[in-house]
Amino acid sequence: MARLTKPESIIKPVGYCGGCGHGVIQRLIAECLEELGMADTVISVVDIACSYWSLEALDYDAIAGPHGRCAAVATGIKKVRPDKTVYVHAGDGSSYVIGLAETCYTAIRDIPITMIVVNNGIFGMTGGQLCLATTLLGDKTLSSKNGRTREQAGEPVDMLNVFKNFDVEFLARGAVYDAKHVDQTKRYIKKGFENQRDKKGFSMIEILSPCPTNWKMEPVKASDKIRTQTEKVFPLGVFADRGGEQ
Ligand SMILES: Cc1ncc(C[n+]2csc(CCOP(=O)(O)OP(=O)(O)O)c2C)c(N)n1
Ligand code: SF4
Repeated sequence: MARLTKPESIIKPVGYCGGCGHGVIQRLIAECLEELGMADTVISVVDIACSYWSLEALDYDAIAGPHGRCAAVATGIKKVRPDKTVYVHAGDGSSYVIGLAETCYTAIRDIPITMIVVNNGIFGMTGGQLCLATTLLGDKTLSSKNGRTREQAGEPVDMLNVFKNFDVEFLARGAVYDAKHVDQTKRYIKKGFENQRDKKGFSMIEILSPCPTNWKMEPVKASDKIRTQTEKVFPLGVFADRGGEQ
C-alpha cells in the first residue's frame, strides 16, 4: 500500500475551514518548493486574511504584509535579498481590490517574485463581503444580500486579462476542485518558482478556490459552483508565458 506523506515544510495543523482551497494551495506550494530543492531559500509573504494561517503552518522564514500590500512587501524583500525565493500567498480582495496598485506596479516593474492569488470570490476572513473584482453577478454576500448587480457594483473583472498587457513573465489560472485540476495548478505553481530560480520576471498564478463557510455551501457544492459557474467567468489556462510557446 502506498504510504501517504506530506511535505516536510508543513509543521503544524492550522485553522482553515473544512473544504477550503487555501490549505490545498499551501500544500502545493510546499510540494513544489521541496521538489525543486528550493525550500531552504524561501521568504514567504502572507496577507492579513485567511492566507495568514500559512505563516504558522509552513516552516519558512515568513512575514505577514499589511492587508493588500503583500506585493510591495515582497518587492522590498526581493530587492534586498535577490538570492531568496520570495513568494506571496494572498487573496483576491487583497491582491485585486485594496492592493491593486501594489500588485499592478509589481507586475509593471516585472519584479521576479512568484505571486499566488487565491480567488474565492469573496472577502473570506472578514465574514464574506463582496469582492469587487471577483464576486459573480447574482452572488449573495454579506454586502450584497440580494445578489450582486451591475448597477450596484459593476461586473467582475478578469485581472489576468488586464495583467497580460504588462510585460511579465508568466500568468496562469488554475483550480483545485478535482485531482486533474490540482495537478495542473501544481504545474503552474512550479513554473512560477522555476522562473524565479532561473532569474526570470514576475510570475502570478491565480487559483479558483472554494470558501464553503462564506458561500454557505457544503464543500462538494462549492466545488461544483466553481466548475459550473466561476470557471465560465474566469477561464483556466496560461495567459502569458514570455519564455514559452505562445
Ligand atoms: C488596511 C486593512 N483594510 C482592511 C482590513 C480588513 N480585512 C482583513 S482581511 C480582508 C479581506 C480578505 O479577503 P481576501 O483578501 O480576498 O482574502 P481571503 O480571506 O478571502 O483569503 C479585509 C477587508 C485590514 N486588515 N487592513
Ligand atoms: S473563511 Fe473561507 S477562505 Fe477563510 S479559511 Fe474559511 S473557507 Fe477558507
